[in-house]
Amino acid sequence: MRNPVMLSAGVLGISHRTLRRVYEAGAGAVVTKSIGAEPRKGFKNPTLVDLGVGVLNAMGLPNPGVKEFVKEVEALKRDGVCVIASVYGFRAEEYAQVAGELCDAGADAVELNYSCPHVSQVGLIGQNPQLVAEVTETVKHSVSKPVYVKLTPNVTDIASVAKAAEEAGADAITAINTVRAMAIDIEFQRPVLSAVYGGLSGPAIKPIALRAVYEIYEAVEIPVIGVGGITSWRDAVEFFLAGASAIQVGTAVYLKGLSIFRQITQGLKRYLERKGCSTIEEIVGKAHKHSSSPK
Ligand code: RRO
Repeated sequence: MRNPVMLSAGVLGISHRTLRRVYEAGAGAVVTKSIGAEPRKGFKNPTLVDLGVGVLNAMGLPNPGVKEFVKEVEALKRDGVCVIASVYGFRAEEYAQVAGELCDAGADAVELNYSCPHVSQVGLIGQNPQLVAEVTETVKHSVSKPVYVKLTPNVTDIASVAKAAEEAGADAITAINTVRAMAIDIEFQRPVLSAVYGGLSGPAIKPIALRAVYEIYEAVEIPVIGVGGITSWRDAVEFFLAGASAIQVGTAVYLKGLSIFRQITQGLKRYLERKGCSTIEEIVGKAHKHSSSPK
């Protein structure tokens, strides 16, 4: 990667044209929308609500299916884009099949989505360390590209789930997916989202994501990719200090536009210069050395 600031899964991630625009805007890599074995329409509207403090979504995994999506990955690779394919499934073999096809199409890595908070079969995998290990191991046996595991914050002990993924062979942990949440319309007196529950992203979840990255960094040796509510270079610095080796930006693209990637990379560069550092690695996990919190 040319820099450690990626586009997160789920935002502008369904066509090679939008993903290429994000890369041209300065992202170090782009993560696709989660792709499954078969096409999927997703949930009925309303599927998205801007709550001011964050954005609530229940898209329901809409995607064209792997057979169609391999063309998008091939086009991205022809244009020299660093692309990470987000993958979901309902069984371990399905994850392995989709991951394999996207790697064959040229994806540089895969990110296994175990963490959609409102498609229960997918979200439940991330809540069960044994299932996380089983799916991760199956995918690792069938692809030779790096395998990232994206975790849900909707668990009691995210570090133990990360540990299970590491032991099963994961190459990196991405934390976190959205936080299970809801909104109610007081005039219609019913939930706003057609799916009732959704996933909260954006500034409201940043402290939760940061805490998750901090805990995971203490539990595993593999790299952690921080994601959740990052909207400025200052937020990004916090994640590196908590232990992230790279970060992802999603909702901030909706809030601030594509210029967010250069704002963050340039802000990071100036911060490193001010602190007398020549590489980002020099600040990864640095907040831990000053921690007096009980382990
Ligand atoms: O498509 C979605 O509704 C969705 C997914 Br797959 C996910 O992983 N996280 C999220 O907030 N929404």
